[in-house]
Amino acid sequence: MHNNRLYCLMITFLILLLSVSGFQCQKQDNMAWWREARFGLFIHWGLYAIPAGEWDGVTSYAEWIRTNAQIPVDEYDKFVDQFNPVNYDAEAWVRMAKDAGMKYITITSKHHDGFCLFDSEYTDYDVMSTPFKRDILKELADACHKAGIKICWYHSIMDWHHPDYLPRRSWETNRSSEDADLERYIAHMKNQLEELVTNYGDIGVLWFDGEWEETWTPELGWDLYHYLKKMDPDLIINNRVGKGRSGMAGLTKEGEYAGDFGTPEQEIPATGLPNLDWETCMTMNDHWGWNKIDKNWKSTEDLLRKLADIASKGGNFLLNVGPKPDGTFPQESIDRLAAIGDWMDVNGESIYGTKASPFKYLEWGRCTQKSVWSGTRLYLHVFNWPMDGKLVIPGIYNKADNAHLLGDPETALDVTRQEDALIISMPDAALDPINTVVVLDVKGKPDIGNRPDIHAEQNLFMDELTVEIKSDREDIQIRYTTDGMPVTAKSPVYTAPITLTSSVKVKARCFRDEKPVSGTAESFFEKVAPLKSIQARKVNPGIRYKYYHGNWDALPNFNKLKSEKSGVTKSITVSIREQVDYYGIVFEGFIRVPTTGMYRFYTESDDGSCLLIDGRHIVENDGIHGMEEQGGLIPLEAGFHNIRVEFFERNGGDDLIVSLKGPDMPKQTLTKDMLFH
Ligand code: FHN
Repeated sequence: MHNNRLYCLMITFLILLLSVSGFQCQKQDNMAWWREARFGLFIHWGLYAIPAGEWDGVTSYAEWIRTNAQIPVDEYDKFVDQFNPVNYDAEAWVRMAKDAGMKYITITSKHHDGFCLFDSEYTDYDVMSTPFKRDILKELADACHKAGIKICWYHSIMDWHHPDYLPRRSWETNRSSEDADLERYIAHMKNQLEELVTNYGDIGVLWFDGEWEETWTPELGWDLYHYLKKMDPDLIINNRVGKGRSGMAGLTKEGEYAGDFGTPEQEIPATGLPNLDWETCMTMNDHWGWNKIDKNWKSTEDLLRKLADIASKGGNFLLNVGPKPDGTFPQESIDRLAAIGDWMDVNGESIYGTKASPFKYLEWGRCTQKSVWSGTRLYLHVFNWPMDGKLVIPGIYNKADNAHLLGDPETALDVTRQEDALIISMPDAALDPINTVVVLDVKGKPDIGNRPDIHAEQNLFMDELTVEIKSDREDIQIRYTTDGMPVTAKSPVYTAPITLTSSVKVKARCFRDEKPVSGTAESFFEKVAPLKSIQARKVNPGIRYKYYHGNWDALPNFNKLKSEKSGVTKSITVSIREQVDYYGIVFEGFIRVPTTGMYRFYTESDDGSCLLIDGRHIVENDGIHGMEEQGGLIPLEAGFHNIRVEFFERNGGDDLIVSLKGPDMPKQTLTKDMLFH
């Protein structure tokens, strides 16, 4: 009897283990094609292609033309009768993408203007109401499936056309919002998303956008994410489905936010982001939608090196084309796609399915890597060909197996070691002046002389601070000093976290067989005294504000401006504004902190903001940007302290969230019981 029960328990445990691991595999599996692909085509197309960026003599517009040129909806809708892309050829589009080495296409099913490029049962504001009367997305999806590349949809949450979407544009005073029902709009959007996910075959990604307005919330984002995942568990969804995007930098903020990958826009993260899924989207010129006068095209060299840079940091590259109203790609886009394809034909292996570089920096180019049966294959993207014919790979401790040019695998290159560097003897001339890829196979996992990481929760502390020192390298000892002296083979070996009780510069270095095998890392940790609290005599709930009108591209000196109005508000909120664009607010008063300790303040704002405590600048978050968050640390004595928050909004989305994290206080928005005047 006893054995039977044990047997049953073991079987149950095994079934449970397999089901959990199966779920984890499924989550990992559905991203597998996307991580392999690394390179896709973005397409912004719609009614806005017809004006081609021009309105009332201004020629700088594109897909935002209806809002930026303040075109009344009835006027804009006249484009519906003009949309007739007679030269649209989905197969030709797909062929150009595939020939460029792209593995997926993400096209605007609906941009902010609300016009749908597909035949939707839920609206007449779609391509079937135009003279064209063909389902553009159906033709493109069929061509993608036939060509073996993934079709993906860009879908805007923000909708400037649907009567139930809120908020209205600030200038659209003639479009009543009285009967608008946002819940009804969300139901409509979900119905259209079901059409897009179920009527067009296998869909790779749903790429949301337009999530920044205050009516869209993290909760709505999670609800939409789960709604879609239930419809298709393999669907990949970006982090703009919710509110997790940290502005144009695009990566997901600290905390739990919906979305499977980060979305930097028009920028590439400064450093590698290994083990993080993210995709940089970028235009070839300065506009997403077609603009007939924009000739500021990025060179093929620039685009190819961006592709290598992004892959070397572990990301995907979504490169945009804005087709013309007749359905053709701009010739400049065609030419660049073809040239990129020529390079990818020879070097695609150094992009597809690769992982981030193990090096922090290489002065001559970039590196991507793949695991191979013998160890690691390093793809060395050489932008600057060594004049002396010697390519120096610094700080690598692996044994080299072999090396060759990816474009000339038959010719072995000589590899020698010079201290901590490998030296590859190169041919006189580069195979490709933009980026010649050298393959270097090494034994084992990358063993690179990266400095150890010295880590603590923060660099300021009041009583004591725990410092950890880490390295992911095998078979090394970390040695360190806390007196600012150089780290030598006689310095203490790091075996456990260090507790600091005074200001200290920590230095650390990796050693192997008593020899240094990395540079020296150093970090300074400062012990600070808390700012004394203010003896506020008589305080009242709420914080004072002053409200201003103006058109700025950075925080102005509000002290020199005349305010439009002033008063007291319970919390720090933009809702006291009288218009959604071209305004500024200064909040000033006291904040009461419950205990003495280290406090981290944050502002998340669109556009710029800053925060001062007792006259000290703690948070700098200035400039024109989407919702971006910045933080700053300060030691405070329990009690009242002066707080001042400055904020400005130029145009587009606007919001300001001020939050705080402190001793035994999780990160939270400032509450009204903290604010006084
Ligand atoms: O407002 C859109 C813009 O039109 C374009 O679609 C880009 C591309 O991702 N996204 C938004 C701006 O962040």
